[in-house]
Amino acid sequence: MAESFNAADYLVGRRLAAGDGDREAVRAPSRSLTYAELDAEIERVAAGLAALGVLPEQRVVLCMVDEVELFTGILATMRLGAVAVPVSTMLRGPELAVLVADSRTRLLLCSETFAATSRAAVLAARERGGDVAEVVVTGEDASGFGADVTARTWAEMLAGGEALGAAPTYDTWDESQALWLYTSGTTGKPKAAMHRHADIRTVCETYGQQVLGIRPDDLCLSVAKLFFAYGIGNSMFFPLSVGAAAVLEPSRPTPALLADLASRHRVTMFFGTPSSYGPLLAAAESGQVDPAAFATVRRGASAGEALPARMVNGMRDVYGVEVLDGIGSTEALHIYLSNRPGEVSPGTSGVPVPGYDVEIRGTDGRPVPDGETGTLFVRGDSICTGYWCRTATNRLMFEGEWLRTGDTYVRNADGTYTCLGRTDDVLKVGGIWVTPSEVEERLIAHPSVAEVVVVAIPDDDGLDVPVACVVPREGHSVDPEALVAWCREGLASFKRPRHVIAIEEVPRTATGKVQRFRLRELAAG
Ligand code: 3SK
Repeated sequence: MAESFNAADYLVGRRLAAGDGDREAVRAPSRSLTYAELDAEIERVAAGLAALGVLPEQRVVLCMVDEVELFTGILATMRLGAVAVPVSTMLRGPELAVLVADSRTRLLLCSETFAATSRAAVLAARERGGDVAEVVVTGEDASGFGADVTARTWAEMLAGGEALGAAPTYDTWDESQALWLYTSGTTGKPKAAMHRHADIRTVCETYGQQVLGIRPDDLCLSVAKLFFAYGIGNSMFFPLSVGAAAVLEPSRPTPALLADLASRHRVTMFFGTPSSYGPLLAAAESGQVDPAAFATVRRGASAGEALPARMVNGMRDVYGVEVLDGIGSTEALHIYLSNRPGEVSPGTSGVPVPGYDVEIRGTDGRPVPDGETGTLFVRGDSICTGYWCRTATNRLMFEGEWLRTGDTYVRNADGTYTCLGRTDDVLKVGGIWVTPSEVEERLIAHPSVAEVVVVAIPDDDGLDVPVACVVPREGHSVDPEALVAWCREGLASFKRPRHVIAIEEVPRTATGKVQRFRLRELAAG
């Protein structure tokens, strides 16, 4: 018999019952909320959603900045037994339309800042027969979503809820769907990793409590936003699971902003990525940031891609912060291999998080001995139940309890694990998946491009940057700036190539397969 369990109740209701009502839960630019205030706000939003007709099991897509409305929107959705689908705010309208249609959501919640993107997405999703019928926008202007869609402001949604009265917490089970997170991952096509209510409890009680050692007096700050698996764990699941608090920041974090937030709020837990630790170290070196800003930070974490040893050591020596590098995935919901406090092994991903097993398998599918490379597999209770409506991909990625990560790893003699890159051609840029084919598709649509291959080359820190190798059309030349601008226009900006080089022809094998390694050599100069 399935166990009754609701993650929103675990994160908030349980804290109230434990007497934490007056403790601070979330601090955003607009306002801060105690646990009691957060609970009341979730209740208002849940009533508003129920008044719009949101039912258990239905998806609610949220394209929103890190602010109180996103925080309460996700928790209220889960409280109602519906499925929260926070999506990347970096997507362009057509990219967002794909997710809106794929998730079959009836309702899109969006921040004022993303109203234009959301309008374009809703109109495009409706054109392709999407189910979206209701939109709620923070701010004042809910116009322009088309005749088939009812759009209202956040305030109007709340007023509708007040008229209807409180909506009861739905009796979800451990097994009920709570959260879908889209990832383009290894196949390029975005797909929703489906997480149960129980997965949220699992990551809190494994990585959050047993590795990070999160405490009620912690104040968390995460570079990754709430729509990322890494971000929602850092800023919502871990702090709320123990009665701690998080600082939310809607804008893009520069080193100066991070330093200001860390010192002004007296942050104690800092969650970064290699693409934020690098600039933080450079900013300290140039005198732009005073490392004393991080004096209250008692622990740092890193994920997304392997943190170079130089940055682990630099954060310790320059900022006085011990950074626990780890690796996780959207499919696993959070980190499953990590360094431990006091036992950091720079340049490695550490050891398995309690509750997870990992295996490195060779091409024959069998585990390889220490010192030999292979593909990393992981199993643990927070692994998603699969991808929504992606049977073929599910059959490839999930082998019984095991998830194929697609990362190449080696287990060292001391039991730590080192990441050696990807098993396939997919790139991770700043910790976010970029599929070469998607960027190639955009570039090939440019009138000056005859052929194009996108590869990754490591920068000075060994972090991947995408490079486009372009064969120009006859009578055209390659204009790198124009091509990068073209990508920015049609794709989320993080997917753009950082360099564009002209080539005469694409190198291929006798059977016509692109020799990416030769292009990588060429691009690396
Ligand atoms: O990329 C990672 O390492 C990661 C970590 C935690 C949660 C999600 C992801 C993708």
